[in-house]
Amino acid sequence: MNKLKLLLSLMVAAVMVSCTADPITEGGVTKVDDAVAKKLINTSLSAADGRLILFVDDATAELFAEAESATSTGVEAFDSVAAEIGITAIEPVFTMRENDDLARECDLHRWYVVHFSEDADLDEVARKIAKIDEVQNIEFSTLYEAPKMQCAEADPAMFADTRAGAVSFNDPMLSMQWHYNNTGNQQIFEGAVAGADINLAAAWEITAGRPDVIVAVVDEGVDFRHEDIADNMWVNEGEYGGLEGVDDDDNGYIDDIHGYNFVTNGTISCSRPGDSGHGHHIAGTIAAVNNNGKGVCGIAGGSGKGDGVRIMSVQYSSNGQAVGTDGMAKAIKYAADNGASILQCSWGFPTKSAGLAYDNNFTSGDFAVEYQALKYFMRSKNCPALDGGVVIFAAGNDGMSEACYPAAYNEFIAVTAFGPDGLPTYYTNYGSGCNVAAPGGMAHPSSDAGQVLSIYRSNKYGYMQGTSMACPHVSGVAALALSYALDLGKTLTLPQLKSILLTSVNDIDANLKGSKEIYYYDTTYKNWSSKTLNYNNYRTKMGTGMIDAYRVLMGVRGTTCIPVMLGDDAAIDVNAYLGDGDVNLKVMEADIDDATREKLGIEGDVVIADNMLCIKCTKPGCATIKVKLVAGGKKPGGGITIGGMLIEKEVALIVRENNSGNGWL
Ligand SMILES: [Ca+2]
Ligand SMILES: [Ca+2]
Ligand SMILES: [Ca+2]
Repeated sequence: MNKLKLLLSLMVAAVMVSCTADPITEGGVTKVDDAVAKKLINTSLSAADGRLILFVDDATAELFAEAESATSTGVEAFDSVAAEIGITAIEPVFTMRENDDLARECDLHRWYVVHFSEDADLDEVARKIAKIDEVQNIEFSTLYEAPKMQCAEADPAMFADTRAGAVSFNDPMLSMQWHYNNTGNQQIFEGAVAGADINLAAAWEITAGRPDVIVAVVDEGVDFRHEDIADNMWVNEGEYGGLEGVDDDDNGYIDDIHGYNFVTNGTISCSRPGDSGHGHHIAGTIAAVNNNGKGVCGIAGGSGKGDGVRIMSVQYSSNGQAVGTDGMAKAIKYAADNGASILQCSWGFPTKSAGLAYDNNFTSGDFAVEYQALKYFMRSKNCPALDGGVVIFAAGNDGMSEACYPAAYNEFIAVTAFGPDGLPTYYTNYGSGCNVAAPGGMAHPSSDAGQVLSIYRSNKYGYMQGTSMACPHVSGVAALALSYALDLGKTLTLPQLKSILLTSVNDIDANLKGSKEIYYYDTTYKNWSSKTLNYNNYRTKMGTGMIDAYRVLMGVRGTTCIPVMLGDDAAIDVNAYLGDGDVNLKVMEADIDDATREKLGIEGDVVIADNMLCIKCTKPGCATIKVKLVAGGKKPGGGITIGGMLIEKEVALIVRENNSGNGWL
C-alpha cells in the first residue's frame, strides 16, 4: 500500500561531463611539462566551463584586488596571457570582511576566479595560465550535483495509535522516529531491534538544545516557513526587518535573513520543481521544533519553549542546479563568518571521481579551495563552548569501502549509516575515512517507515534514507553537546569534542556476522530487487560504533558511563572504569536515590562483593549514581589502613536492551 518511489543511492555524485578529447592532455594532466601539471589541483572532469580558480602569491593578490580590468592587473605575465585567452573578469573567491585576520592567515585572500568564454578549451586555458610564475595553483570548478533522492510523503493517518515506548514530547510523529528511540516495533520495520538508535530520550532529560548554537546546513534551501522548523531557523538580526534589496548588515550578502543561496546569488529558495527536499529533511532531523504538538521532533529542536538550536540555510543546490567548488568554498566561509559552529555536510564526490590530479589518495586536494575553506571553518570560533568549528560529513552512498571526498579527510567526521535492525545499510560507504555510525534508514517494498522520518516541503513530512540522513544525527548530537557545554560553562577544544563524539558509542561490531537478504530499489530498472549483504565485510569498518546522545552528554560532563545489560544480575568492576585500571580503589557503597531506583527498576539491595558493584536493572534507561570508594591504603583482603581517603565519584549507568546475546553494550 505504500507506494515508494524513491530514487536511492548516489547522494551527490559528480557528473561525468566529457571534456574535449585530447590524447596528450587526457584528464587535464599533461605529462610533457611536469612543473605545469603539478600546479593543477584537479582535472577538468565535470568542471564548469568558462572559469578557473587560481591561487596566487601575496603580491599578485594585492595587485588583483586593485586591478582596473582583467587584462591590466600590473602582473605582466598574467596580463599578456589574459589578453591572449580573452579573460573578461577576475574576482576574489571569498567575500572578505574588514580586518579579516583569520581569513588572511588561512590565505583565503589569495584565491581568485578568472572568467573567459564558455567555448574555450578548459585544459588549454589552464595550461597557459599554469606557465605564469605568480600563479601557484589552478583548480577547475568541479560542479556538485544536486541531490537526487526522493522523499516518500508520510501519511498522517498512520500516526493515530502507533505510539511506542518512551516519548517525552507531544509531537504526534515522534513515536515513528525509531532512529531516536528504537523500541523494536515490528510494525515500523520487520527485524527492527530495540536500542538500534541514538539513545535520545535519555539525553533530552538533560538538554534539548539552545538557541545560541548555530548549525549551518550546507544543502538545498531549507523551507524556513515550514510549521515545524520556522521557529528554529537562524535569523540574521541585521537583515531581519531591513530593506529589501539592501545589504542591511553590510556582510556582503543582500537579504540573507535565514542564510543565502549561493547558486543564484540571492535569497534562499526551496520547494522548486528541481528540489528534492533533501535540505528540509536534514534540517528537520537536527532541529524540527519539539513539543509543539505538530509533526516530528528534531534532535536539538528544544523543549517547546523557543529553545532549539538554530539552522542556518547555506544553499549550494537550487532547483536541481548546484555550485562548483569555488561556490562551495564561498558558502563555507559564509557559515563561518555568520555564526555557525557546526557544519552539516551531506554532499561530496565518490573518491574515484573527485577528479583530483595526481594520485588516488587525493593529496592534491590538500590545496583545493573548498578544503582551505573547511579548515578556515574549523578555526572560526563562534560558540563559547567550542574553540573552533566542527565539520560533519555523510560518508557517501556508494556501498564502497571508503568514504567519499572530502568526507574521507581526517579532520572531518564521516558518518556511516545503519538501519532499524542495527546493521549496516546496503548503500553506506564504510572502511577508510569513516568515523562513526548513525541511523540512515532502510527502505522496504512494504513500508516506508524503516527510513528516517523528518520534515518535507510545504508543511509536509516524509521519509528518506541515506548517509545524508545519518549525518544530521551526528550534527544534532554535536549541537546537544555544545548546548550542554554552554549550560555547564565549559569550553571544549575541537579535538575534545571530536573525541567525545567518536568515543560515546555503542558497539556495532558484535552484530556484524553472517549475512542477510535485503531489498533495495534498483534505479536503473525502476523496480525492487534484493541482494545478500555479508556483514563480516563491515566489521570494524563502520567507524567507532553507533553514536549515543546520552553518552555524548556524559562525555561533556566528564562522567564515566557504565553499560548495564537490562535484566541481568550485573557485577560491575568499577575499577575497570575509574582510574587507569590499576589504581588502588576499594568500592565501599553506591548512593542511589529512590527516583533512580524507580527509573531503572533496580530490584533489591545493591551489594558490594569482591570490589564489584552488584546490581540488577529491570527497566531500560540512563541515570547517574554516586559511588563511594577508598582511594589508596587498601589492605590486601580488605580493610582500610591509614592513608586511605574516602572519595566519591559520579558514574552514569546506561541500561539498554539485550540483543540476541550480543547487545549493544
Ligand atoms: Ca546581509
Ligand atoms: Ca535587506
Ligand atoms: Ca514538532
